[in-house]
Amino acid sequence: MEFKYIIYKKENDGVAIIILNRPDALNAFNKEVINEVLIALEDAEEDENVRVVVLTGAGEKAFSAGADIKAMKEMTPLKARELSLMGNKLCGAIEDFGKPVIAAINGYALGGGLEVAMACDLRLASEKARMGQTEINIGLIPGWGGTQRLTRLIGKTRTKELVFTGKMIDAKTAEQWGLINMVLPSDGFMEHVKKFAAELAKKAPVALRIAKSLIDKGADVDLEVALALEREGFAVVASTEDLQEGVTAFMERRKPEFKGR
Ligand code: CO8
Repeated sequence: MEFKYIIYKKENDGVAIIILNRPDALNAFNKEVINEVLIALEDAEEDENVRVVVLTGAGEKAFSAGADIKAMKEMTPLKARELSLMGNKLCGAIEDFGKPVIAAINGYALGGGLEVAMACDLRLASEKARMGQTEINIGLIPGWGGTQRLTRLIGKTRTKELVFTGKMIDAKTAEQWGLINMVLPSDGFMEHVKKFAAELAKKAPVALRIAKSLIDKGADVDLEVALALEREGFAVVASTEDLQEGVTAFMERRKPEFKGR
């Protein structure tokens, strides 16, 4: 598969890596970048050897500095709506993806860059990372779910602080606010991320897929419905060969080998 704006590679430990590859524009998203990420995700979904996807940015400086600002000059409302839909499509595809997606935030994650990272299941950030919903600084608001996903992750108080002021926060603060899972050393950052991802890739795939779906979909319905969904999901996971493997491995005091069945 030939890509121009991303690098897509599969490691041999169940981890696929998608690298946003426009370092000269701090990996800003345009239509082509989004389309290529969508194609890579489709491939990773179908490949049963891929168990976890890592999304990161090329170069030392940025995960992504957001939507391409240069494409916004004299943007019509209809064009803006189209851009917003494109970002929503990408974020939706990440959330609906049947395997864990990790955002490896290696530098700036701003505007749409942070919004895409927020659609990922887990966020690991380098100690040099800086994050913000900086749209207000160019007279805009978040348009790829930032006002909504950020609120769900860190609450209204901090969301308003970030969206109203357009300031950037460092990785330590983001961790304290619950925006990211953990801060990792910037030296050898991707090696640390890959190690984490490879461990996750050893977990039972069906259990991961159903847990992801229940956590995401359950958060927006009432508790009674969410618990009913969980019961049904629990029953499906209980029917897998992987559960039998997990229980047998426990009794035999060995590490389980899950097959995703
Ligand atoms: N889009 C396009 N190009 C960008 C972007 C961007 N978002 N960010 C940086 N670049 C380019 C710069 O123009 C520059 O290119 P060139 O050398 O050709 O001029 C190159 O990347 C390097 O950037 P800087 O020289 O600015 O690097 P600095 O180290 O001085 O600064 C910053 C780094 C602080 C990250 C700075 O580049 C910056 O503030 N960037 C903008 C960040 C931002 O505001 N992002 C939000 C964009 S809006 C958005 O994402 C909305 C999403 C929803 C859209 C919905 C549809 C309407």
